Amino acid sequence: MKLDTKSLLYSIVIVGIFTFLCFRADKVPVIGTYLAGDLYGEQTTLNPDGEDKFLAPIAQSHYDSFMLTLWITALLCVTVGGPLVYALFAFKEKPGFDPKKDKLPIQSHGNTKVEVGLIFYSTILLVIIAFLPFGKMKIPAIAGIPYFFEGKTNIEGIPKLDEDAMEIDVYGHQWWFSFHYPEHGLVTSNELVFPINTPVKINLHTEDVIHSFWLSKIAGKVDLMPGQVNHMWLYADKEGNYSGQCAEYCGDSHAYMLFRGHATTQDKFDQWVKTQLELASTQDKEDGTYLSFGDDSHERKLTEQEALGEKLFNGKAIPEQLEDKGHTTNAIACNRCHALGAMPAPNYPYPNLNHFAERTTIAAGWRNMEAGELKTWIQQPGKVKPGNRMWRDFALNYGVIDADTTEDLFNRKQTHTNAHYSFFTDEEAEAIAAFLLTLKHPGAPDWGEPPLKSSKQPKAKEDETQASAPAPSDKLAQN
Ligand code: HEC
Ligand SMILES: [Cu+2]
Repeated sequence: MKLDTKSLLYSIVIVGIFTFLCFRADKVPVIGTYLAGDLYGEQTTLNPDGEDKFLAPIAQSHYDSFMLTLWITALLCVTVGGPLVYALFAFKEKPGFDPKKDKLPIQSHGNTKVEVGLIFYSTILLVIIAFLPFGKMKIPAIAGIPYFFEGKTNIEGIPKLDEDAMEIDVYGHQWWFSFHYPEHGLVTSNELVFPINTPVKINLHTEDVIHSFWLSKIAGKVDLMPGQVNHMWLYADKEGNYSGQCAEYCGDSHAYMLFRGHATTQDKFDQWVKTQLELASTQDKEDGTYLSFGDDSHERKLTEQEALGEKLFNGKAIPEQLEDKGHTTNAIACNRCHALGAMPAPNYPYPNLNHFAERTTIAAGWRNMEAGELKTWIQQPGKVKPGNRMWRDFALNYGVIDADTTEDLFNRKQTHTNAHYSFFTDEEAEAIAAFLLTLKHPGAPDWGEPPLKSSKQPKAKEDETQASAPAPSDKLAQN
């Protein structure tokens, strides 16, 4: 058989482009613009983060396995796809071919030698994927799996995560996360603070449906299953502010069920724990309302606006909008669900708002911590997160939506009976937001700017540290 050079050239070009795209689609104009944000942005497995010593070992071992598999599948693509594309060009019907007169090529089916050869070939590739130490961590996939789930490894130079680990219980709720630190007697929500250079064992619980915990640059994802506790491990060796996400569809607001991970130094972590345990409380005195944390040493008088917010928050006042409609009790008093001054149970069904203003985001990592965002959340949480439990409870209490028909919630035209109905006047919502923003212990560590730069966050500032983060290939090249 004579090799058809033109067909060979075509197949090299087509398979070449395809293979190149698998590795470097981000470098291609237009495609890259769409992909780069997702491939190398804040929520990615392709850019495990950390200092050079260990990086984020779990995320890095996953990245290594991924790259090994990608190389091998690229090889498969070339060796199988190449001949296929060649055959398409070389053996297509020639111009002037007449099926009545001209002879058809021999019609055949099956080729035992090729088939056995392919089975043998794929088996070798699978063995390579399972056993080859590859990439930076050099953990073969077969050892990487127990490492991911149990934190154990015999490989020298790789940190054993199951020794001296700190434990954190994660509770998934529709549609937010709560974090419990059993050693410290501390419960917080939506922003996970953990020390660097310390293995962290994550115990995963859910209070309702299946969720999935995914702090993509640090570790892979594991599901939160009803009726069982799953485990995974985090290890970071670099301070950072990371983006996490529920990665298992869990209902209306699943896409907005995010969280933040703050990897921080042991000192800052200890400082955070110490201040978190000093709970916020308010006290009415003759000359006004005071906010304190723990004992009276951090006491501060609230401004008039903040004091109004405190009243509304703690159910000491009825919102005007409701008063106008003849309501005499305040069934949406925030402290019904978000108590200040007490540490809730680990699986408490509402986010703990103690020290709320120390966080960088609101609505489970979905919006930035800003007065304007807070105001919108307080007035119309259903607009920010469709179907969320806070909004549904508000609405149920006042009969403004049917709790079972959430379908049109997000887009209905504004009337007084739908999801865009606001329970608070602008002034009241601003006052509550102002009060919430005082919930910041003066001694608490600062997490800096949140790494929000998704197109969905038009108000967020560009984060330069993200832009200059090395791409995975550069990182590999450094080693
Ligand atoms: C029926 C219980 C309930 C009441 C009453 C309630 N909330 Fe909530 N709140 C929730 C739930 C549930 C969430 C979690 C929503 C989500 O993210 O899906 C939440 C979330 C929040 C958050 C975001 C927390 C975070 O970490 O992202 C803020 C802020 C908040 N509520 C403020 C208020 C204020 C202010 C009031 C009073 C006007 C209030 N809540 C009344 C149940 C309640
Ligand atoms: Cu989810």
